[in-house]
Amino acid sequence: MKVNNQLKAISEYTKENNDYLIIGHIDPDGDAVGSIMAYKFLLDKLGKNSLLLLHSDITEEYNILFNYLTDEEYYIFNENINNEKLDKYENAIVLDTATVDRLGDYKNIINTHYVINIDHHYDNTKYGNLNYINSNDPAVGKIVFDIAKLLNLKPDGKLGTAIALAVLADTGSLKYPNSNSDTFRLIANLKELGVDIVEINRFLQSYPSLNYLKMLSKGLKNIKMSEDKKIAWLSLSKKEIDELNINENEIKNLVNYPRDIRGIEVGISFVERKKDFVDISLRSHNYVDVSKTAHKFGGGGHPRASGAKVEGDFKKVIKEVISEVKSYV
Ligand SMILES: [Mn+2]
Repeated sequence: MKVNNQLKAISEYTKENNDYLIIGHIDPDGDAVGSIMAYKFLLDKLGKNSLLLLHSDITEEYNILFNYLTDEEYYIFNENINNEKLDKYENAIVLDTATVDRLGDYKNIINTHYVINIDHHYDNTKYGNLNYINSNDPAVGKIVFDIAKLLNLKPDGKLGTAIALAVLADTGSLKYPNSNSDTFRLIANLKELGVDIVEINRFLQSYPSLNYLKMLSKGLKNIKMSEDKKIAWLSLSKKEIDELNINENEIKNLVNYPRDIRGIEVGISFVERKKDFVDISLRSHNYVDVSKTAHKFGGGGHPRASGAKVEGDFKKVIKEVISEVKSYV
C-alpha cells in the first residue's frame, strides 16, 4: 500500500486525540452506514470515546451492525437536538459525504468541530480540517480498512464486518467495475479473519416486502428504452406509489432493473416521491459518466452511479434527463 500523507495524518490524529462524533450522508447507503460503523469500532479498539450521529432511525434495518452497539453509542436526530451533548465531542469524522449539504440537519458541526473528511467522491468539496479523498477507492469502507492497517489494528470481528458491508454494498458484492484485485484481496483477507461474507451478502440482497414487489411490477411495466437500445429507464409516478407505503431504501434498488437489461449502457429510475419532486438514480456500465448528468440537475455521485432530486413536472423532468443522457452515449 502506498501511504498518502493525508491518510497518515488522519490516522495519527485519530490516535492522538479523543472524543469523536462520527457521521455519514443523508439517505445513507450500505457504504455510508458500514464506514461510520467501522470507524466507531476502530475507535473502540483504540479505547477512544465516540458517538454515531444518525439522520433517522436505521437501527432495525441495519441490525446486522447495530446489534454490536448499546443505545448510548448513537444519537438519532430529532427536532430538539441536544447541542450540549454534541459539544462534548471536540472532533467530527465525516465519511462518504461529498458536500456539507449532504450532512442534512447536522451541517452545523462543520463550524463547531474539528472536521476529518474521508471520502471517495471525486467531487468532494474538501470542507474538512483534514481531508482524504480517493476516488480510486470503490468504497469508503476500503479507506477505513487502510487506516486500520496504518494503526496496526486487526480488521476482525465487528470492525471487519462493518468494513466488508461497506465494500460489498458499493461494489455490488464485487460485481461492479469499480472493484479491482485489491478489493477482492480485501474481502479475502476479511474472510480469513473470520468475517461472515456470506451472511453480509445475504443481508445486502435482503428479501423484498410484498409492497415492494407490487411497486416493482408497476415499475417494470413502465420501462422504456431509447431507439439505439443504449438507455433504459423505469418510472413511477406519485399516483402509482401512493398507497404502497414504500421504504426509501427499497426505492434505491429499482434502477438495477433497467440497468441489467442486456446491451444497455445507462439505466435510470425516476420516482416521483412527492408531487412534482422526482428522485433520479443513474447507473452506467462501461463508458458513460453519469455524474455529469447528475451534476447538471443539481445532484452528484460517481461516474458509474449517481443521483439527483429534481423539482418539476414528472414527465418534463424525464424528457430533459433522457435527452441529456443521450448526448453522452
Ligand atoms: Mn460510498
